[in-house]
Amino acid sequence: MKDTREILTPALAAIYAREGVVRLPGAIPPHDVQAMTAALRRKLEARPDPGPRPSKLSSRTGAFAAMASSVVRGVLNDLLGDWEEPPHWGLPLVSFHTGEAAWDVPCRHWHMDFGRPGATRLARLFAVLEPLRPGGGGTGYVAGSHRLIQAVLDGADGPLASAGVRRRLEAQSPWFAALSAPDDRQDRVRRFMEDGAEVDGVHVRVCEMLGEPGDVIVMHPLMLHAPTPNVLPTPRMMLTQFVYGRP
Ligand SMILES: O=C(O)CCC(=O)C(=O)O
Repeated sequence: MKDTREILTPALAAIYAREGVVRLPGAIPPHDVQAMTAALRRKLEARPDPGPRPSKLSSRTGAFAAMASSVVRGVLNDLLGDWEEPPHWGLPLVSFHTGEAAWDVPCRHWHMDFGRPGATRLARLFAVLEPLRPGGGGTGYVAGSHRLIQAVLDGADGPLASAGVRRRLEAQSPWFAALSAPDDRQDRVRRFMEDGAEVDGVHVRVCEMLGEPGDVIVMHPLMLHAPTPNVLPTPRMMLTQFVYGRP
């Protein structure tokens, strides 16, 4: 049965509406986090050479079903009302040291995930399994970008894919153009994370997902986001999940 407590309080809902990302501290009980972390470590140890960004880690064994804690179910009730139970919970997102000498705001792979075609109501969740510190590979996102992207989609003649939306943002704003420019390497932390920009009345800035084991981060499905380097000796250990609202 679904938990009907209100998790997304008015204060948290306001952060989600404005920034497009909100963190729910301690949303998964510690013993479940420990069990899922141990299961993920076993999966990684079973690989001879996992590489810096191990791919094809699956949720199909059910090892991460405890991601669906009562708080997670509650926030989905608040966001989506009636929603589809995912067949498997918790796709692992792991990165070891990715090789860069210093952390910087990435210029590649900024994108949106619209989920399956035609889906209009969905939620994107990230569960933190191990401490997620600055420079540690937490997913990067452009806070506020979901509002600009909604406006682009509302004004478009027809459906747009992620790259098409990004190109429109880049045409609209030099700040977005510079964010994805491969030869733009100067002072990126200050320009993109500290200063940010004002675009059509929306303050945008790049952030890293950070948090403690057991935190769950809810990201708006229209959020512009990208993988970031991990320059710490500790692996980035997260789980992610799309959840679809019933039409
Ligand atoms: O943090 C990462 O590895 C990238 C996550 C991402 O882009 C995604 O899951 O869509």
